[in-house]
Amino acid sequence: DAEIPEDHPRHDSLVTRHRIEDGVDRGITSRQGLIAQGRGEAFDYLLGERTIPSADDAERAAAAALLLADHPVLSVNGNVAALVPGELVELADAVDADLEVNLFNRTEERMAAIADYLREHGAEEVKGLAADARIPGLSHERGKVDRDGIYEADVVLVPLEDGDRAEALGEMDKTEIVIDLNPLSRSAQVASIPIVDNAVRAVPGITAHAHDLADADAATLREIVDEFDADAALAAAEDAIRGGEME
Ligand code: PTJ
Repeated sequence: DAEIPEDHPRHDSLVTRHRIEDGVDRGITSRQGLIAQGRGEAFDYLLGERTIPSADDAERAAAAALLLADHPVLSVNGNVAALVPGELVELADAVDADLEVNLFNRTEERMAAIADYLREHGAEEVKGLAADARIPGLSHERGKVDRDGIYEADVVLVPLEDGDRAEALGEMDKTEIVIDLNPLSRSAQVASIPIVDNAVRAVPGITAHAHDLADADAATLREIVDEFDADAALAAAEDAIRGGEME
């Protein structure tokens, strides 16, 4: 990160890129993850590389849902592990959630590398390696989860998910929080709480709201979740991308 001057106009974007490249070198991020990153960058550019107000509302609703949950799980893939490992551990601590490695392109090597990397960043327990349950409706490898993790979770945060899996998880009656810069992607469309923001800003954003809401009672948290309107949030994000006036 140190090689990129702070005053470079694309500083944040270049740092993010470097982390993904480094993730590939470490065996954490898949090569497809590079393509996903490029797609995300294009949407982020169109959003002005900022957290739009509707995304901030979504981050607050996500924090409230995670705090209300009996068993919240943060799903970790090769992209977010490379981008925000320490921030994921902080969020898990703030809302008392489990961290579970769950990969689209699952290999045992990458599972282990990501679990190690999260532990290096302070995680005590990392789930996903037991893989003793399956998400119904998905092929063998992609459906592997831990029974006492994602399988039994009531609220799951899935950053940068692919549409099929987001849909299959949604069908398991979980509250699904999705972080995806593309408001038209199937994962954003099927989420209970879609967050159209860069994972680099969204994960610490949810944590900040969780700290702010730490003393709120259940009724207040429930109201924040109930008042959140997923369709309106997606429409506002699409409008911001198209250069509209809503944001
Ligand atoms: O590590 P694995 O094996 O689980 O694989 C993870 C990827 C991301 C490669 C896999 O899930 C995949 O192929 O995803 P897609 O279908 O390319 O979708 C990625 C979505 O995430 C796209 O809609 C991108 O716009 C979006 N995206 C990419 N980078 C970010 C992002 N959204 C938020 N923050 C980002 N940094």
